[in-house]
Amino acid sequence: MYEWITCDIDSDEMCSEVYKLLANNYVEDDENMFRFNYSKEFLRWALRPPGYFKSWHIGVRVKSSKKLVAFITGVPARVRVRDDIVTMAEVNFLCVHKKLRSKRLAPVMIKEITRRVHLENIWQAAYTAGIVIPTPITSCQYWHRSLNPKKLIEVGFSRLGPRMTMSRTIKLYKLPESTATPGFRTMGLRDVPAVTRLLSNYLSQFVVAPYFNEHDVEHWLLPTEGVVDSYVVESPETHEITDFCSFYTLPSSILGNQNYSTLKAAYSYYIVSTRTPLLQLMNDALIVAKQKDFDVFNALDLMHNESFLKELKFGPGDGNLHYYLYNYRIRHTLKPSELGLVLL
Ligand code: JJ1
Repeated sequence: MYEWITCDIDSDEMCSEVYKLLANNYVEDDENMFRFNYSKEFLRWALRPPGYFKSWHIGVRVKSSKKLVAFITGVPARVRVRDDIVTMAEVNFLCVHKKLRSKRLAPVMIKEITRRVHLENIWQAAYTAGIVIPTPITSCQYWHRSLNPKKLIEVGFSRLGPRMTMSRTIKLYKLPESTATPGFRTMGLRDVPAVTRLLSNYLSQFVVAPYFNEHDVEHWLLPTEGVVDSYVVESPETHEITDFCSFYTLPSSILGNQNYSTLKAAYSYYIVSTRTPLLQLMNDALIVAKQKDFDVFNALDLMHNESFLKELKFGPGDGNLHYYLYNYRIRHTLKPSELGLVLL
């Protein structure tokens, strides 16, 4: 009836099949108004980090028709938990076709990825979910900063506040035309060593965080058009790299709107401020995201994000993101501010 496949995401045909399965069947909000629409370029980026295993990109086809009906992935990562550096699988993109839900296929997908991870002598995993299952290491809340409030309201992503008109709302969310920080510029290949140092040093304060080397930073943080955007602040005097910010592109399909089909969302990724005030750095991130035509800038309340969310006019969303570790016991639940890991 069904058959396992290993997905060759280098192949355009395979990547398109995966793209379509996810675009039609992956995560929606609680009212089924929006659905994640990961791009093909994004999927290739997310699934081929340094040292990735092709065998961890797993699909299920219907034998007779060859239709792809389920998918799950893992990628290897070094994750530090307190002073313990553990090679883990980051498991993501678990998706079962809508027509095959409640046939208990998800546990089968999870068993198979677990088996293939164990074959590589890796015994821990990290993953996130929008729902609570046993047992989260922490639970984060999504926050949203309107960049194009008129569209967000028209598509039902946000609502006009009490005693607010459309023009007052547009004025409230207006941003400067250009960034404020001298030396704020796009990250380049030459910045990889400095960004790795800056980020390693910053992430060392969190209980759980990735343990990135230069190869990881080049893959995960060097700008990739339409996938990930990263900026550094280079001191105009010393030419040192003092600050860093990044976001990734994850549009959502707007389900059943006459005028719009996609919501362009930027998601806050890794941020480090040592010289530039965090508020100013993030305001510059909002400005460049607006210039790039994003409709909304999303962030979780992890790392030091709480310190800028309210001031920069982010509002709490209706979604949560729960973080989990497999086969790793951390005695106490963490506060979101103790978490330094962003999964895609
Ligand atoms: O995007 C989300 N919610 C939006 C839309 C809500 C539409 C109705 N349910 C939201 N909008 C309010 C924005 C407003 C802007 C002005 C200021 C005040 C706020 O709240 C939510 C996150 O909040 N997204 C989801 O629910 C999608 C699923 C999230 C779980 C992801 C699971 C990941 C899977 C494993 O990797």
